[in-house]
Amino acid sequence: MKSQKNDISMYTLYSMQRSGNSYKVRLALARLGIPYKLVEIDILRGESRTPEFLAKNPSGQIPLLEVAPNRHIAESNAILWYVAGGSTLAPEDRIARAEALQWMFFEQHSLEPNIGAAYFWLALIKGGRDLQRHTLDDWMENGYHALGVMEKHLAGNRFFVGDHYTIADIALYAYTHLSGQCDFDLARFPAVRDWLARVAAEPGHVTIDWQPDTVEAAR
Ligand SMILES: N[C@@H](CCC(=O)N[C@@H](CS)C(=O)NCC(=O)O)C(=O)O
Repeated sequence: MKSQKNDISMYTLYSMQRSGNSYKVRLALARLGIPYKLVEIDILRGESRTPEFLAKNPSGQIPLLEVAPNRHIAESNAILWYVAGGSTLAPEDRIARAEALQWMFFEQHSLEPNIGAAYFWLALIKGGRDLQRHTLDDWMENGYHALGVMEKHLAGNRFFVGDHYTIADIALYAYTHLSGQCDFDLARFPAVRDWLARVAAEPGHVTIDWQPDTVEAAR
């Protein structure tokens, strides 16, 4: 059995600056005031597929957080639960916790595979629009459907769970706030736009371009 001891002095986050999934973790750590070392991984140059990286995360993806010597947590939303545990960002009430999970699964099933994919191919990959012409329509249709579900909830609620900012908002904010960079038009979603502004006004908010002082290049 692996040691449960957590004797690292600081977390190490493997992240890519323009990755929405990585941004979720940077957003939560900044809000919580938790210091960490950032290792920039350029997935476009295969840096998440090296033998060294795959030894840390066999799925070859970022974000990845080292939480104890040689213990790494993958999956952005699992990392959010880990770092936010015990804070007001992570609901403890049984129903609220299940509601947060509900929205975070929704984010992974309905939002990220559509808006996240469109953002990746349209905003990050040169010539991506032509390469993905056949799937773009599906991403747009399904992405708009997801935004419609969010709009309905936000028409009567300030945040996704209870009446305050939680990791469910962080998870959903990341790709929703990038949607304008990949053809989505939020004109039809006033409640979503208001919520984006509310999240951006939260204390400790950082933008996707922000990074801590402790940045290292991938080894
Ligand atoms: N479900 C994962 C998705 C992670 C993911 O798709 N990461 C992308 C960057 S945003 C990646 O590392 N892609 C590189 C690859 O798959 O080779 C999460 O939420 O963390």
